Amino acid sequence: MSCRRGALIVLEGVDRAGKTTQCQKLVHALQQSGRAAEMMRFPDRTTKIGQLISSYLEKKSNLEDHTVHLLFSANRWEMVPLMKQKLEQGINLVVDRYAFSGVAFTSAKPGFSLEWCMNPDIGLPKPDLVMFLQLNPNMAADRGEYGIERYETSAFQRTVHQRFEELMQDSSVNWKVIDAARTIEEVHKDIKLLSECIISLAENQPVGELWS
Ligand code: ADP
Ligand code: 2DT
Repeated sequence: MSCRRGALIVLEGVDRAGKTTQCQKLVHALQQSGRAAEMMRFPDRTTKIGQLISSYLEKKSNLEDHTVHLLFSANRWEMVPLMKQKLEQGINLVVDRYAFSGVAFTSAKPGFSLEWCMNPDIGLPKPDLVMFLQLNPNMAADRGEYGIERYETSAFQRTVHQRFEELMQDSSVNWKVIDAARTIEEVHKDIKLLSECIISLAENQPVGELWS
């Protein structure tokens, strides 16, 4: 007995690059074409761990930097059984941020190496495809003001962007850079095409382990 598994597709990028917009459009398009698809996002603020993270991001509480990094990772690990179950059922998962955001944001803080930040996420289900929505800070600024949550400052976001660039040097991950400065429809067209290709490629392969 073998059922074609779903693909694990991740969208990453700086704030306002269009990740959420594109995840929603991709799920809709895949469903319209008769494929099972669901969206997930990290942090998942609905769990107990997610609520601790949410309160930290909203600056309602303070957490020590290593501690919050490990909570973000734990928030992914707690979803792993569900993710694996869905992938095995043939559901394609479209994920808004993943371990790459985890590493890019914490390592943008002083004193955190990429290596230390990657460690707790080693062995997570490996995305079949990670699309990085590339947008320069000026264009991101044109899409609205920064919010009031933690990390939402242009200086911090610039450092985050540099960390993403370093992570994208890792050829063990299937990175694709998408020019996010175009219209929503143009960006969507590329994302849909790349996703359809990877869904066909992934369906007969086991899910990999990230960074291991
Ligand atoms: P992210 O999830 O990366 O922070 P969003 O999808 O929430 O980004 O989009 C941020 C804002 O930019 C929203 O107001 C959205 O409508 C707008 N937006 C998204 N994609 C584009 C695009 N390609 N061109 C112009 N505006 C966009
Ligand atoms: P949004 O919910 O608006 O995407 O913002 N972050 C995210 C981390 O610091 N570590 C992580 O592991 C993840 C997934 C990015 C969430 C904010 O939390 C940051 C922005």
